[in-house]
Amino acid sequence: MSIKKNIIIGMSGVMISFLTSCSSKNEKNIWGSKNQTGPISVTLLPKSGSYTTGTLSFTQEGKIVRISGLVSGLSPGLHGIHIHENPDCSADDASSAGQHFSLAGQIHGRLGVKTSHLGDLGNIQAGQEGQAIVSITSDRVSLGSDKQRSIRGRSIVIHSQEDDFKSQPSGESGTRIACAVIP
Ligand SMILES: [Cu+2]
Repeated sequence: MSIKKNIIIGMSGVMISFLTSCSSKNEKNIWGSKNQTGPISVTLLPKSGSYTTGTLSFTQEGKIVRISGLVSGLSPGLHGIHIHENPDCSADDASSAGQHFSLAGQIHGRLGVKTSHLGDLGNIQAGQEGQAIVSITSDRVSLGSDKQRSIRGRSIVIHSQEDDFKSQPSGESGTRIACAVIP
């Protein structure tokens, strides 16, 4: 076998292993970057007689889920935002969404604290014009197929009041003014 042929065979071997390692890491990921799921976009429905609307997107980047978007039609100030357990926003007051998404034994609290509900995402802040930019990350939930931590098949709810992170079981954050199912 000539040296030239050896080099060509060697290089094609490198190419094949490069291509297979890429495809196994990406696993049918059509979004381009490695280890990313989404974005999954949802539209918030106004609830409890509010005018609150908005669009949120959920993206998993490695072990982090990023929630971003813009909410409008809010009163100025802080508003509790949570993942609730049921994928159901049909009730006028969004009570159909059920309680906060959590594992057994978790209590209501702050975003990112181990003992808090998985669905406790803190507050969003609206300005004088009633708009809030949402930019939240959590490494405690996923968009994967693991039923324990996945927020797919749940809902996201925004409340009329500030979440105080203390009161049980939902931080005294008032009525549910917007809701979206996470498909
Ligand atoms: Cu809530």
